[in-house]
Amino acid sequence: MKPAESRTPLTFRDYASALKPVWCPGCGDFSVLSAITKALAELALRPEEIALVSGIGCASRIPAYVNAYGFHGVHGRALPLATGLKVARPELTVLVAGGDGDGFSIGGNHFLHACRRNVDLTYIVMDNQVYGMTKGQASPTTEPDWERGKLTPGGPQINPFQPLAIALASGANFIARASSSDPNGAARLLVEAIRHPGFSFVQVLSPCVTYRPEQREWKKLVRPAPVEATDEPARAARRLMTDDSFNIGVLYRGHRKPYQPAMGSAGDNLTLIEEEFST
Ligand SMILES: Cc1ncc(C[n+]2csc(CCOP(=O)(O)OP(=O)(O)O)c2C)c(N)n1
Ligand code: SF4
Repeated sequence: MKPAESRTPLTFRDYASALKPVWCPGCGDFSVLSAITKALAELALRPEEIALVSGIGCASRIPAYVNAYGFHGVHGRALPLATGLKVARPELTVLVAGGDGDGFSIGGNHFLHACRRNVDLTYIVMDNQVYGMTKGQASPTTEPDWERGKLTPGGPQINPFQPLAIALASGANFIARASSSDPNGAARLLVEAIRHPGFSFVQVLSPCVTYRPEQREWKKLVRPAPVEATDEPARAARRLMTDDSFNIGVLYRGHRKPYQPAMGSAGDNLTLIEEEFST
């Protein structure tokens, strides 16, 4: 394979698949898709060098819209799948994408352990604080007082999951927040996240205009974080104490060595793999 610099450069359009997204008009996920394709173009990765893995949900449709290897898997199981792929094929750039329900509810346990394991993956969560695909149930990041008729009378009444704090406490090596209202800024953050070794977590505030139309206001609330990123977990934790969830930028860049176990003796030789499993 030619080194990246000697190949014909691709533009972000080359990373869009032939499929037209079926998201609702105005959904934040359109901008996240655009940010991902811009980041891939900036990194000059070939489509065959990239794999995008997801679970189930509106956000999880994203692999279908990107011209790269893609796997649209089972609800909440994108991270273990991507972990296996990266360990077996370390030369691939593996991105994982999905929603807050997929990643923090049914997939919450995998999120903790993916941060802890620190395999070189980039996990992009399009957070709209709701289950969009299944018509608007409260998710782990929904505010306690968000009422929605008979579905959530009185609101969930429980404290929301704090994705950045949990990523930090669990050992993620790069933690950032982006906004779908600024796709170019999100693309820059994604470039950094993908380049950073180990497990990178990027929460993207991405409104669900259908079930949470009030989230259209997010674009007025987001602003660059008032402080630079840190490599000290304690300092990052203190910053999160005063975070109102609208600070955009890199919070934490760690120095943990990525986990990349040696492959089993069988490697990719099918006969040897069969022999290993037959004993
Ligand atoms: C095992 C299983 N449980 C439940 C569902 C139903 N389901 C599909 S998507 C989804 C939630 C999606 O919400 P989120 O991940 O926040 O993504 P969004 O649609 O908001 O982008 C649920 C509960 C499922 N497909 N599989
Ligand atoms: S239901 Fe919400 S999250 Fe799903 S496509 Fe529509 S706006 Fe986007």
